[in-house]
Amino acid sequence: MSDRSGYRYSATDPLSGQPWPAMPACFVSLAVRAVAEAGFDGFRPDACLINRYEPGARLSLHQDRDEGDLSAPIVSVSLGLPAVFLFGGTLRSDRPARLRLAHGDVAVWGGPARLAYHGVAPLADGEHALAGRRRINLTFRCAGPQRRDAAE
Ligand SMILES: O=C(O)CCC(=O)C(=O)O
Ligand SMILES: [Mn+2]
Repeated sequence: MSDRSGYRYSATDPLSGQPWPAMPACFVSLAVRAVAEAGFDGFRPDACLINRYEPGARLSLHQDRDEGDLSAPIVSVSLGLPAVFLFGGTLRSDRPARLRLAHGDVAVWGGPARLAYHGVAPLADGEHALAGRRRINLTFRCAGPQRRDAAE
């Protein structure tokens, strides 16, 4: 969730005050299988962050470092319109590779690449047969124990 005090993992949905719904078992199984195929063991995601991109939307280069367990990889599932994924090194100044991620593609990064800078170039307009004019990205993570919000 994000609010004025920033971005963080929370066990509850701030709009409803309720715990987030459980991850569908088929999603967990997809993430676990992708990680095994990429050569990492023992992945048990406890969070799935969902990003929705409309044409023109981008995600600037960043590291995923808010998770409690940085030894666990990140699994990213792309749905809908294709995107150019920027995947750099562990320094912001490292020039990123540009990788096309299309509907159904799964990317996994971990180990020495876990803190690689990455982002998404502005989404080109288009129409996807299932998702319409958008891209949806799911990232599965091991966020670790989540504190209840201080306000609760
Ligand atoms: O949309 C993507 O492919 C990447 C998403 C991402 O890096 C993030 O949510 O931290
Ligand atoms: Mn990220």
